[in-house]
Amino acid sequence: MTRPPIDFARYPLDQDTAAMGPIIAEARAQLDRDQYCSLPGFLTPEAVTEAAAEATGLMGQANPAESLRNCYLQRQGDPSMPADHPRNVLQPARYRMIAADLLPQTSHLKRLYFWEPFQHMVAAIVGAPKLYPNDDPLQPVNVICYGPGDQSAWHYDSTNAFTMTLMLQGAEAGGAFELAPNTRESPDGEDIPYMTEVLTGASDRVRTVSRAAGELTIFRGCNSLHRVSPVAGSRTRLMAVFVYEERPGVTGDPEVNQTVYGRTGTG
Ligand SMILES: O=C(O)CCC(=O)C(=O)O
Ligand SMILES: [Fe+2]
Repeated sequence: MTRPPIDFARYPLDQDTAAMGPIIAEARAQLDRDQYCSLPGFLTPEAVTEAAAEATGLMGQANPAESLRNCYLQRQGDPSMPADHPRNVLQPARYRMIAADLLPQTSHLKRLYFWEPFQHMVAAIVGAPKLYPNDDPLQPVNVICYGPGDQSAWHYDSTNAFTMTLMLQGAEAGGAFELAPNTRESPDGEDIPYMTEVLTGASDRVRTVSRAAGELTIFRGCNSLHRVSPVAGSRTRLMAVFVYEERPGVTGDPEVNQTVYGRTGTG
């Protein structure tokens, strides 16, 4: 497979590993400190434009999702909890998902995802011994499309220790990626007052993370509430999402796939 269109002048993943050492160390330190790290201008501008055009062409086949949900991605609250408990704060989410099987194997995004030097870089940043592609037909590489008025609700990502996104096209206005670092230490160690502040818009600890086109972002979405604010203007915000695993052979839950992609991917 040909090399993915990374800006190698800035990110010398094509050289011996020492060349990337300082960049990896800085990203790792930022991830530890802020719960996210950014690698701006990761893909070449031409590749970003091409990937955005490819996603735009696939948008008609993307699965629309629209629901009220709490930060655990549940559509129903818990009547046994107080009304203002995070479980009972339901917020609107609306966007469309382009599943991995719609993207050709030759797409820039898949070439990046399957390129081993890139996998090694991500593993070094997140502190994993080794990372493996996800084997689900739908989940490994997606593009989330946010049209006018679309947004995501404040949420935690599911079980994976980190989440990785690459901005293909920003919105004209809105569509900010907002993250509240460390709203929980673990699913059993939640800071409910902090979470409540975030969910009611009263927290001054929320960070707006810069997201220029071509920027790669790795974040601890499992322990830090985050959301995408409502998009304004006619340009669709296009965000690529990559899922790596810490062991080989991981596939998705068909029920989750049905919810996210409108199909199970199994037949
Ligand atoms: O679109 C974004 O910037 C964030 C997407 C997100 O929350 C996720 O992939 O978990
Ligand atoms: Fe997320």
